[in-house]
Amino acid sequence: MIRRLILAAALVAIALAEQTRYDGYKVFHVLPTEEQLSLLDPFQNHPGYDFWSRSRHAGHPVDIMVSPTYVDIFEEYLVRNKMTYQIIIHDVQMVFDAERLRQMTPTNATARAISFSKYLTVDEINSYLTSLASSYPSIVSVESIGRSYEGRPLNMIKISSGGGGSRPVILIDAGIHAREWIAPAMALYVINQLVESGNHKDLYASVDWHIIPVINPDGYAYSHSTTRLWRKTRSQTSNSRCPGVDANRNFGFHWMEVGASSSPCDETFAGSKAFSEPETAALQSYTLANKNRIKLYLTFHSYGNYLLYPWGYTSTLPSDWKTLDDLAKAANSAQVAAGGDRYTIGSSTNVLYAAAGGSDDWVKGVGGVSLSYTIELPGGGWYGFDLPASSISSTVKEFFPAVRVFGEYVTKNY
Ligand code: 0X9
Ligand code: ZN
Repeated sequence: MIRRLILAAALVAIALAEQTRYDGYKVFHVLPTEEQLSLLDPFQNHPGYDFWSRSRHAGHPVDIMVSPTYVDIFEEYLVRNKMTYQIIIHDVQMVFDAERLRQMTPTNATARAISFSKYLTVDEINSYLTSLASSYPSIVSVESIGRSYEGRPLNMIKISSGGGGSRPVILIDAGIHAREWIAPAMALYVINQLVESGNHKDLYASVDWHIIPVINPDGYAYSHSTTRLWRKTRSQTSNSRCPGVDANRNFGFHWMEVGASSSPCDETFAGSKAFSEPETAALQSYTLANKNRIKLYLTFHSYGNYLLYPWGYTSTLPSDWKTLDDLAKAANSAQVAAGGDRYTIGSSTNVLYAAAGGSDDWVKGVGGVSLSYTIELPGGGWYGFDLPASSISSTVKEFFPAVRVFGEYVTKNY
């Protein structure tokens, strides 16, 4: 027994020793005026600065994590330029230590009973999906649409009450950006509510739901095991010191035109070519094969409370932008009524920033799915990506009514 405890403690120590540390890293919450926005440009893609949120519009905060070496210089720069800011995290490592403790606390969750009191690992998520398939064989099936770079299955759960594969489909994915942990949790909550609550049968009476809760499982696993703030995939690049591609810059529609980088060490590295990543290529093949059935696409990200629709590559709006905008407004009202904070609605270029190669743009532009949205779920107030596990449950519950609105729309209109 004692020997086993010592072994367990040693394993935890080894795991912790291998983790990327963020001692002394600080997060600045900057509120630039319209004139000041470009003053932050020089810091983008600089190794000492990690933009946790960005915006090219005044009135939206920009959260930047700064490494200890640059903290003083950066603060002086902000003061010199009379910028409004607050330091919201004084030591990022301390926040992650607290999160780790919580993650290590055992919950009563079994593979069957899903828990929203901590963030699940890829393995736990996959066991949950397969357990649903065996408990609800008449409405649930799980299949893999491909394999990740490291060989993990890209699992999709299909929820359908019949129709023999001819009904309209709502496609949802999450976790394309590894560190945005609330996104897979949201997808799992949608699955849980549709399949297990018994309260939303109307939503799959005539529409099928195809949900991939973790589309970048390698990155997600790595953000759990080693580097909490990992964003990209885990593939080898031309620079052995900088693996990984920003999968949300890797889709083949206006690829690399704007807001994407060709340097492997950058967080927005778009890959050596469009669809270089097995994860994005799998989504491409699946979407093209189901082009005629998919009516609505939601991709969950975090953070910042945005309901975004195409285009991300240009400020020109799609011709059906009003339909996209009205539906987003209805979804937003539903989640506000459930207690959520208001979301900012608009095309991603116009309300956030221009960035080409996103899944939303490709799904609409090439996949032919007119209703395509990127949803930036809430962050953790003063915690950024590290939305405390204690807030998962309220966050996903508040947003579910918005998902209902999307579901009802497809039910009524297709
Ligand atoms: O930059 C992104 O990929 C998304 N924001 S995030 O903070 N989660 O990284 C926004 C993507 C919006 N869509 C496109 N630009 N196509
Ligand atoms: Zn994201």
